[in-house]
Amino acid sequence: MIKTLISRACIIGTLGLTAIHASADVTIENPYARAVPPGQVNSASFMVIHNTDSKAVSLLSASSSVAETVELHNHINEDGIMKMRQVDQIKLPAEGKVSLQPGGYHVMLIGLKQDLVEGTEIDMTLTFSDGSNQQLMLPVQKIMAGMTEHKHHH
Ligand SMILES: [Cu+2]
Repeated sequence: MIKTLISRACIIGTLGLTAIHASADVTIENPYARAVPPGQVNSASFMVIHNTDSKAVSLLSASSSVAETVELHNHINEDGIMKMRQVDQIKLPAEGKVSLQPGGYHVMLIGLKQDLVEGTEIDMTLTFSDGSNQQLMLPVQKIMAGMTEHKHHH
């Protein structure tokens, strides 16, 4: 009797896991968006993306209701000057993680439709190369001065 109950529980557990595997095995840790003074038109958001799958996957795009345009960016050091560049994708190695952080990869929010006020949250949808999407909410946080410099070079 007890054995039967355990095996049934296992079957249900396995089915549950199978359903989760239908989408990318990607989890988002510590997402946040940078608070900006009223009137500022651009901001950026950051997070740690974990890929627990045995296959590599890429973050291809992002969108949010608070910005006209959302782009994936990286910072590169060019002749000692940190410059921001749009990237086609952010590769997530198999069973690895990528940190989006000030001075590196970030999700750029361009043409803000509302002020990003500390303590509020914004929505975001991430789209991955396997066709899966992930929706998340990002708390808006102040980021230390000195790490906020964010210049566009085209
Ligand atoms: Cu940027």
